[in-house]
Amino acid sequence: MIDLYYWPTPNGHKLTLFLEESGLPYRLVPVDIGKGEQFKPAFLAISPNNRMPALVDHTPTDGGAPISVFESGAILLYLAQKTEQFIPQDVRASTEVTEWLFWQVGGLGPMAGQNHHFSRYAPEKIPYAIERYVKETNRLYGVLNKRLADREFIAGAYSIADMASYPWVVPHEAQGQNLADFPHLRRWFEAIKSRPATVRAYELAKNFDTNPVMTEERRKILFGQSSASLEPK
Ligand SMILES: N[C@@H](CCC(=O)N[C@@H](CS)C(=O)NCC(=O)O)C(=O)O
Repeated sequence: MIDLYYWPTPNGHKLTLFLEESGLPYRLVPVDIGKGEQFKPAFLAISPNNRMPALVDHTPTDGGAPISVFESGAILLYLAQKTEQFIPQDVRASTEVTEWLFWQVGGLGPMAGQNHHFSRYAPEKIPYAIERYVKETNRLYGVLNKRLADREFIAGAYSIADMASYPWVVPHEAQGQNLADFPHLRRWFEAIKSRPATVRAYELAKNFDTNPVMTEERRKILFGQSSASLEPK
């Protein structure tokens, strides 16, 4: 059994996409990041960066004690290696998957995340910051669009590289992007959207309050963090 510490955000969706595709039995453990549950000592013990997702595998392949993993890219890689699914076994093809996985966790995720922050959540609209991240998201969409011009998925067959990127393209409108400008990306996006496992993964998200009012308290928890936030209350 696998415990997925989860909240229905793009980084959370990456893992429900994998788990729904793979058929591995799993349980969702909600981490309401708007209420500050990411700072609970028990959660920090498995995810010291106070971010979800995190995962605990109670039946690792070596038969030993449970293994915990934090960082969505590391979790995807862990699950792909555990199941030998969604990553090719030969060195050349698997290297392409990891290149694009790291491209997502180091590029598309953080840039689109800042885009969301300055376009949607920042208390003052700062045109320089909004333009910087909308344009950088646009550039990254362009990189992905080019990559997909002559292949169905990012790196061969459907893989953890696609599962990492797809949830960050779902909010394309909020990111100021028009998929009509990226025809190959749009074709890829529609193909993943219609996969039964994707539909199930996004259905699960509906069991959570995905659009809570951004109260002052939530704002402080999410956007007022410093090293002091990690100290026990
Ligand atoms: N690099 C991390 C980023 C995860 C992340 O940013 N998670 C957000 C939700 S999408 C979170 O847990 N936020 C809680 C907080 O900001 O305290 C990963 O890929 O897992």
